[in-house]
Amino acid sequence: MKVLNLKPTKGVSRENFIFRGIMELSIWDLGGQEIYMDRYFSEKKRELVFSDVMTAVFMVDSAADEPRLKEIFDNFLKYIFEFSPQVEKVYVLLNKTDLQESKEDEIYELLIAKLTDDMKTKIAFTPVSVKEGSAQHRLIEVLDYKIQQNTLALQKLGKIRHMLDQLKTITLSEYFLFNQPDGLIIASTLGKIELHHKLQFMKLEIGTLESNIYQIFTKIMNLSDSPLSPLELSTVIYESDNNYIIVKEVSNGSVLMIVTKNKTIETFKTVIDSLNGEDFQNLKKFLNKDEF
Ligand SMILES: Nc1nc2c(ncn2[C@@H]2O[C@H](COP(=O)(O)OP(=O)(O)OP(=O)(O)O)[C@@H](O)[C@H]2O)c(=O)[nH]1
Ligand SMILES: [Mg+2]
Repeated sequence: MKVLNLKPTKGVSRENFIFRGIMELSIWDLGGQEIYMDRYFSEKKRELVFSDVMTAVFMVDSAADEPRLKEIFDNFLKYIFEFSPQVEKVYVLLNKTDLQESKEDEIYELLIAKLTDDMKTKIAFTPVSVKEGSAQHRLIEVLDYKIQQNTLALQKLGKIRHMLDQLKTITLSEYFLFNQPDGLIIASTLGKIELHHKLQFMKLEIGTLESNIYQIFTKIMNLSDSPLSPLELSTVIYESDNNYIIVKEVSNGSVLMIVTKNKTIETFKTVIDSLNGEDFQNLKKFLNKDEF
């Protein structure tokens, strides 16, 4: 993600996103400039903006002097709990701790001042840095906690895990399913594993090689008078001394990585068979299904 020189958010910016491929998010990013705040805090707008919130995050620039910060924060809390009483916790991210001039301790003291004890239990403060990635990790942590409370997402996850386990039983290989948009793991046959980097390489694109292959393929098809159809890169096979690693796109948004237990041709064959079999088709169908 590009972090430097982001453009200021104008008004309220809305975006939809499927987190880890299983939980649909509708994200409302409220711009921090005064003219926008005055608008969405106004009597006319506040109910619309602060209603139906599932997760509330308040991000502070700990390196900036914002004379109205406390007032803004108190209003934020007030309207969140007034219009979204279902919100259990407000997550406050004290951002830019990478900067020398960051005063996250001072800001924490300022924000927590004069709050009731009850209100204090409803706020979780975390010093973070978007630049260093800790802010992103904190958000992932918060959203993972939300998955645990989301029946639909958990059901979906349960089904996916079951399908991966079935594939594992047949092929004796480990399966890892990744969500391309956020690079996060959806499920795996090794249970919960955390990989703290984005898996951009999961996008299967090999520009030049592909056009060469297509030219040769076209020639071969013409020579043999066979029908020609577009080529699509769908599977990549790597090998180590002892394993095959097979990467295959399952749906537009997800990629399956398979690590075989050994390197026998028998194992390879069962994995390839399984990718053409019913269990894989079911997984594909399930992931392509728009259930939301
Ligand atoms: N050093 C440092 N700079 C950051 C960090 N996070 C954001 N920035 C920079 O601060 C500037 C503002 O970041 P934004 O994300 O646009 O801030 P914002 O709070 O969304 O601002 P509004 O959209 O106006 O509400 C950008 O130039 C970012 O590159 C951080 O953790 N450390
Ligand atoms: Mg912004």
